[in-house]
Amino acid sequence: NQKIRLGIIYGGKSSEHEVSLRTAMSIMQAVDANKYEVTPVYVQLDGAWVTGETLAGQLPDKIEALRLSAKTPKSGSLFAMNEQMDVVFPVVHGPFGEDGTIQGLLELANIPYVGTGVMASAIGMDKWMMKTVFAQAGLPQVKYVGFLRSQWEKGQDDVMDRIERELGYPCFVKPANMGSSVGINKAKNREELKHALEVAAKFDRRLIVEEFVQARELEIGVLGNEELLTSVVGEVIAAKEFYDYEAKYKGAGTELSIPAIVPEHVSKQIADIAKQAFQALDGSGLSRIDFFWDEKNDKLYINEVNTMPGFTPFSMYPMLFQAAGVSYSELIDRLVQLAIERHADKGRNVVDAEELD
Ligand code: G1L
Repeated sequence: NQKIRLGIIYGGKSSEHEVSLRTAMSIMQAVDANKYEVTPVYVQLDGAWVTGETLAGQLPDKIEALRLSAKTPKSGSLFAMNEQMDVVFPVVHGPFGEDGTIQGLLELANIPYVGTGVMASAIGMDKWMMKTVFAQAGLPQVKYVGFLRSQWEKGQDDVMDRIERELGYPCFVKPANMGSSVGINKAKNREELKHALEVAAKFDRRLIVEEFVQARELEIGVLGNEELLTSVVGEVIAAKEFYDYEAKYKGAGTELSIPAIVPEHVSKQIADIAKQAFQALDGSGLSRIDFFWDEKNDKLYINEVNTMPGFTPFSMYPMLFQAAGVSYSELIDRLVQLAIERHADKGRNVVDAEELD
């Protein structure tokens, strides 16, 4: 009865460094010490990984030497991680984490990891690409326009004309590639639109603008790889003008209502669309799927898939599953199992056709 060696990667070169530390702490405190042996891996704010040895001394100057020198992974190095860990929990968010780069690293190291893979993580980080995938899957979403910073810089009036023609006011301007709500602004007229576009263009080379709908914000959790479990539906009630960075991460002025008080046909439809969205992205492990519900017209829109939702015991995703009967530590157990299952399933793939001969 061997313990599962669980690595937790936390910190990260991101504005959510502190959130990550708190989340990693919660996970470490929740896991059963009889079942798991935990190895912490800390990514400092400057991007440095504090576990692992660095190469030192004379660098090889012949091709053959290069081959020999790289034969044995040094214990403690990144690629020897698979000798020390059975599964990794990557609790690193934002650019350099949630965008699929950490997942790619873990793929290369051949270690099972919790959560979505490279592609789903990358799509989940890019609001524009995510909308493209939703559209292709035929999921209902608000109207939007996507364009590049270079287009904005070359023809400001063209971009604003198009937004006014296709969306009108008020609208939301967002950098496409941000986990949080930084750089997001609401515009009620052309002057505000110009300003909002200038701000958003500081954060990303890909930009999107969405039509504004008066709606309630509903969220649901999805758990699984191919067979999916959904949580209850929850509601985010924001006191501020919109769900901004302060409100989202400092908890200022927001309240969670779990379960959300909505008609059954709404929660049913949310669960159904959430699963379709998860599958359209080729999700694995978990995601929190966020919706807008225009109560007056009874219209539901998918807003986004969050492949790395807040994950302390008091965050929306774990609380949604708590309400569905899955405790925080049970959630961690299941996610670890799902990671191992997905890794095994990928391991079935033939990588070289010659293996078939
Ligand atoms: F590994 C999981 F399960 F996929 C995972 C990883 C990270 C779930 C949730 C998170 N969340 C975060 O990393 C964060 C929201 C704390 C950002 Cl730092």
